[in-house]
Amino acid sequence: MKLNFVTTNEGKYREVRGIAEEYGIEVSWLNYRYDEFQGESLEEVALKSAKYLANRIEPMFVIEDSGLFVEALKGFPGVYSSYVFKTIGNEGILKLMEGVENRKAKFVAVVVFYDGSEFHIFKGEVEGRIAEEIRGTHGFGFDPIFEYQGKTFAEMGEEKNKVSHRRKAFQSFFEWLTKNF
Ligand code: ITT
Ligand code: NA
Repeated sequence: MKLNFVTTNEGKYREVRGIAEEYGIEVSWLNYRYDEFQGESLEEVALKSAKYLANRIEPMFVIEDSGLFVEALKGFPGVYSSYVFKTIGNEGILKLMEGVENRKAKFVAVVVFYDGSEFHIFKGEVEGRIAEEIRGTHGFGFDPIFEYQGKTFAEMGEEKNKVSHRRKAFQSFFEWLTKNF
């Protein structure tokens, strides 16, 4: 089976391609740029994007919206993760966390699949902490500051793709997809 994944983020695409292979699903990368929608939750943002795309590209397709939620920052950057990464970046998050003892954080991924008539939503989360400094060279985005069981995602390399928010969200999606399509 072949599936179109709409994203501008090559890092997301690489990870999803790896997970999909395990299910015998071939993922095609559709690098289609559109304005990011605003919303109170990742689900709301992802659903708005999927509905917008449904009028513009051929079904079937899948998109994913994700974000980093830092407990001590009341969930920031959350739905603003993309913008925050492009502006203040990892250094900026570390600066906001200077002297902050509670370093708990989570990554969340929301997947929306459009089958031509309906939208299907899947979600995955992983808990970790904000590191004290940037560490590691693998991955993308906030990976160098997100620590999971002692290592940052950027230090974990391939291992990240076994435990991440993206893994969890796409695993439930692919399990559902192989049963239903
Ligand atoms: P698309 O919307 O085109 O898919 P994007 O990079 O703008 O790509 P999002 O809108 O979902 O993606 O924004 C999520 C932000 O969180 C973005 O800056 C990512 O780099 C970051 N992020 C998401 N998943 C991540 C992960 O697994 N590791 C590190 N950073 C991640
Ligand atoms: Na997005």
